[in-house]
Amino acid sequence: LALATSLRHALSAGELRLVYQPQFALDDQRMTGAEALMRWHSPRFGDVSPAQFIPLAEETGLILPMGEWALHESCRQARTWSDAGHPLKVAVNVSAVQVYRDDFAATLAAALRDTGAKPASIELELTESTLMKDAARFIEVIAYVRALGISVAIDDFGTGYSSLAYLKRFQVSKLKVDRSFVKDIPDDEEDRAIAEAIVRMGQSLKLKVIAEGVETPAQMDFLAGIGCHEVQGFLFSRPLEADAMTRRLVQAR
Ligand code: G
Ligand code: G
Ligand code: MN
Ligand code: NA
Repeated sequence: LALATSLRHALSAGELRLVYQPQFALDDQRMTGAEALMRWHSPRFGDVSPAQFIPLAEETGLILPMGEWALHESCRQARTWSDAGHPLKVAVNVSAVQVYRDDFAATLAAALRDTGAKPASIELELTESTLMKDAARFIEVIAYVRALGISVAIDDFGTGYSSLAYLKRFQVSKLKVDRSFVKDIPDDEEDRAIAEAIVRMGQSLKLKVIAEGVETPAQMDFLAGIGCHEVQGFLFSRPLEADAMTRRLVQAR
């Protein structure tokens, strides 16, 4: 309860920020984008994990202003990097609570308009469980998002039960293999099989596949071997503060 009270003021008090975790292509190691991840430093509770405050924000409805802020801030940052001569696609996590609101489309359009971010520089990460809440409505929302020129990735992929038929109808661009399947690669035979099945599914449907939570060279080698396109994880980079990401982009030129 006390945490919820503090969270209520976090946004207006400037206690929230975004960090950016790079994503890389496995074939040529180039940085293909970065996932924006919310961080909260509370004067009372210190650094609170998103695993704790995101569910709380969803329960209390605070995810709406917080999510709108994250979207706006990601767009602003994408525009800043683009203007500085190092364009980067920024992937923004969007909660089911946001996606199924009638005003979501307007919120998204406003973020682009207000910041001047190129739609192609923004990707939305929507979880498979969000997708399954109301697949028919989800298809409509995604169609609108795609019409704006924004791409969509399905986060935590493999943890739900979305059918191939649905995936074909959703205009998504990317599947994100859930970290739980990457963790025990290459030792766990079932996890290897699941990762391979997801990559093959992506290839058949002409979707990019990215693996998250890649921590070891052995995991990377296995993923490269099965044709996984992209990777994200501590092996390559932890999430970076915006200024550290800017330095990294400048160096990479
Ligand atoms: O960054 P970290 O691994 O600690 O994030 C934990 C969880 O919080 C992840 O599931 C991640 O998707 C989620 N998360 C992080 N930032 C955001 C955000 O801006 N919006 C939403 N909805 N979820 C986020
Ligand atoms: O659920 P989502 O995919 O949005 O969550 C991303 C979260 O995963 C981030 O909070 C990030 O800090 C975390 N993460 C990123 N790379 C790794 C990794 O290699 N290992 C582990 N354990 N967590 C990671
Ligand atoms: Mn994510
Ligand atoms: Na994920």
